[in-house]
Amino acid sequence: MHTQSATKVAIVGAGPAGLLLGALLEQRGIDTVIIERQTRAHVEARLRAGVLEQGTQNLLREVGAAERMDRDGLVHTSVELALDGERVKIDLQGLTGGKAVMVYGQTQIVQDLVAHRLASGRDILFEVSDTTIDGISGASPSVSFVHGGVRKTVSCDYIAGCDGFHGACRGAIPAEKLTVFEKIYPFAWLGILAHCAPPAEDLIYARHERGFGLYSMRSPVLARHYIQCRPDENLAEWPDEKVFDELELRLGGRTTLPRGEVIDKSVTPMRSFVTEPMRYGRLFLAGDAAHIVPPTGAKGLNLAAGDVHYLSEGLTDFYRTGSEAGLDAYSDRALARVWKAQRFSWWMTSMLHDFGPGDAFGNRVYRAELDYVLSSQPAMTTLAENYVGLPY
Ligand code: FAS
Ligand code: PHB
Repeated sequence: MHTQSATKVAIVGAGPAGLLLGALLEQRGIDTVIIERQTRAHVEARLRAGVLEQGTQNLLREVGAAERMDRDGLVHTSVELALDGERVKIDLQGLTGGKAVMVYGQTQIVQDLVAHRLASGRDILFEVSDTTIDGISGASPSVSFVHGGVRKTVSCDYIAGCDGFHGACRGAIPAEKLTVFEKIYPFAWLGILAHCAPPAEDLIYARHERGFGLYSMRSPVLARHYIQCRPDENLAEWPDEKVFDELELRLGGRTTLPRGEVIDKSVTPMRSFVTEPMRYGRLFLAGDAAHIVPPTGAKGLNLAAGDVHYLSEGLTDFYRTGSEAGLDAYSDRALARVWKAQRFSWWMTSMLHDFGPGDAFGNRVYRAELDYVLSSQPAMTTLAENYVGLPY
């Protein structure tokens, strides 16, 4: 059996990019279909980002999916950086004329956006398989997939590839039309999510001779910690207590971390990745489908939000006025902001991580860079204005 249907914008992927784009377009009366490979439970349980720029917060408020975020989110007006145990507070609010970030999990954002879409009477087709993208170089693109055992084809005006780094959309673009930029880092992050209260209010990014450590949180009773590890790290060698002990050492050994039940432990690889352009014909790429940043700068989720801000503006202009100017400008506008976030994420990653014995000179230079930043107000201002998020 094969069914046919039509929509204005077919969105592939129900992560933050796809869900937020769907909410923005539906709010403006633009019909969308969202298809998702995983189950709803899987999508809503994914542990990912934790720090929201002002722009991301405002987009969630704009679509009416920010009630729980504004109730439970933790506003952070400062962040700490530590060099060999010496912690320095970066006054984000003071250095940026009043801006701040919010700590609120991507897990919760996805749950809120799913609930918002379903409550508005719109559907999300979960558990699709065999997604294929057709006709993107012509005027009648379509997405076909199997859902509930039935092959379905959705014809549309435009396709938004919001299907992440391992999705199908980027691969639908002829390889000769794409330029890929990639940098793989020689380390990864071992992360834990634990039921325990944070001992300090600020996030703490620490450079130590033993390696990088990040002290973060999700709520007053849920801590999120990371330590630099090998990309092929064996989690079996990291019992919970050892992770807490190691982070304490990397924070300088003077902060006692409360311990609690660890409910998630995983290794996240580190890469910088950009696809240019972020458009091919009737297909637009947004979020991780187009770019990946090392999470040191807390930019991955926020870049996805910025992309869909630009894309929703271009699509809205097209449907309201017929102008394609915003769509034609999308890739360049998005990439200008993507590359600034790539630079910041690379810079934070380089300053804070140990690149191993193979780069002794680089390690000294990056350590000196961090030492300089922590002693210079102009340098801290640069860090602060990038961390809170550059304007759209
Ligand atoms: P996503 O990958 O979130 O969503 C894509 C969706 O498309 C998924 O639900 C997927 O199932 C679906 N999909 C894929 N192929 C499909 C197909 N063929 N058909 C239909 N659906 C398909 N960022 C930070 O800022 N801080 C962090 O600490 C951080 N930690 C991370 C840890 C991990 C392990 C990973 C992988 C990423 C992390 N990120 C972090 C980055 C992350 O937050 C992304 O930037 C964010 O998820 C981007 O959102 P999307 O672009 O929507 O992509
Ligand atoms: C997180 O809490 O998951 C987090 C916070 C800041 C980062 C990366 C991850 O830079």
